[in-house]
Amino acid sequence: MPRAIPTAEPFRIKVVEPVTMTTREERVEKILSTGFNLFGLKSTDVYIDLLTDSGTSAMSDNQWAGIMLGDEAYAGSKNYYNLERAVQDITGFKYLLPTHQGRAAENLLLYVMLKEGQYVPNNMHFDTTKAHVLHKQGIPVDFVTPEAYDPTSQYPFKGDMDVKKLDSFLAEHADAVPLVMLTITCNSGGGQPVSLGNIRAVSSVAKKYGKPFFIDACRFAENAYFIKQREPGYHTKTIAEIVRAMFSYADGCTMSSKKDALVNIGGFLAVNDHALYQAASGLAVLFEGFPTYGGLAGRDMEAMARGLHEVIEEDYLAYRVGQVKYLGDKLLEYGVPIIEPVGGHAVYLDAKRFLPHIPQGQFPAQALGVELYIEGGVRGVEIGTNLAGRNPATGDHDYPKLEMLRLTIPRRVYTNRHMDVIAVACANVYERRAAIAGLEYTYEAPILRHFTARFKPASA
Ligand code: P70
Repeated sequence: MPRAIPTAEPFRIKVVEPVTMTTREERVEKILSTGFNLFGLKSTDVYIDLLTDSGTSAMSDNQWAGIMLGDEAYAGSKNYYNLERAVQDITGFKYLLPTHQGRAAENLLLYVMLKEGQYVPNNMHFDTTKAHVLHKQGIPVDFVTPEAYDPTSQYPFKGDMDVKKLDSFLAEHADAVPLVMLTITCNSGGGQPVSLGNIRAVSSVAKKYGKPFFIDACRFAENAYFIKQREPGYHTKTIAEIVRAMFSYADGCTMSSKKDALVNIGGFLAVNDHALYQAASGLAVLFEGFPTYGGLAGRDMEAMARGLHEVIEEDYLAYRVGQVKYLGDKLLEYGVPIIEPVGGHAVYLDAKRFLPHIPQGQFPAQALGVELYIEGGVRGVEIGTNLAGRNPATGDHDYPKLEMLRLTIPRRVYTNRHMDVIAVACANVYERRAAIAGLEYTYEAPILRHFTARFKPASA
């Protein structure tokens, strides 16, 4: 029997960026100097940087060639029209407003649509969306399916919205809901996909109450790949067809192009309604720039237009989602507890099961992040109690149901050898887990405390 030929990366490496190797002693010293905060490290002190998949992708030769074709006209740059065509082709939405990144698109949309005291339902709000809802004195509400909170449930679409909950919420509060949102994939829940059936159902509930429906589309292509793999009826469809189907149920989307548009900066708002487009472009002039550049250079828009086409190539997506799964499978082999099944852009270590002896108030996921850095020079990001902040009513930590260390994989940047290093480093930390202690604050900022917090080992 001939052996099955494995599939390797669908690209060759043309440019390399050397990274710094550090010793364990150096890493101990460096993390101590940050007060055990991974955000305080210099990138040059990190061997494998898994802080985020946002803006960290490697661009292709075609994208770099597009950079040279930047038309830096203030108004009407040709790159804007190329981007407009790409967004229209891929999403089907009519009107495009480029923005400097994803949160800026959220700002424009919510500025126009959301009034004080109104609710925004979402499967799970990502932090920036939540922050923009709160900034407009709105109230974010999360209706993700309950399986999302069970780290070992194998439910294939843990990003789905609980449509029954949405329906009964709208039945009661329809007057106080200006729009419904859905985050695809669901980042705060582990990078989990949303099924097309669920998108359709959310859209029809929104329609029933006359509410516009918007998609937070940061990882739309990874989501489409999961639909193709897991949802009956879609296996023979192309990714482009699935993507068009996903967006066809929505009135528009916000996008951080730093994820699934494979660029280092940029975002956009795309909508069907002309009046909404007009209102948002008025604000875009105030916050972003003229509506045909939105805070971006022409070259950035050209790279984005090209990235949007590359990201829906199936070979790319098979490699991308496959690499994340490769890491997840290795970790499972080593017995390391992770959120299952593995999501599209990251593997999330389950700190509650990893370090059950550390109470949630002593930041187990943060402690895990520190140990992983010391062990292998690998920088993850805490998605747990430190990030969640305090409950304004009680003053206590706003304990999240899931306490996680996210190992976020940049696109087209690391090889599977890097994944092997990460997995072994995690396994080593897991072996010595009983000796790991919790942390307590020595400094805590009043807002967005995770960026600047400083810690020391917990006393008890
Ligand atoms: C991430 C970054 C950004 C994001 C997102 C979703 C679903 C909107 C945005 C905002 C943020 C981050 C987190 C920790 C460390 C570094 C960076 N997500 N919606 O890594 O987009 O950043 O372009 O304004 O995930 O998950 P933008």
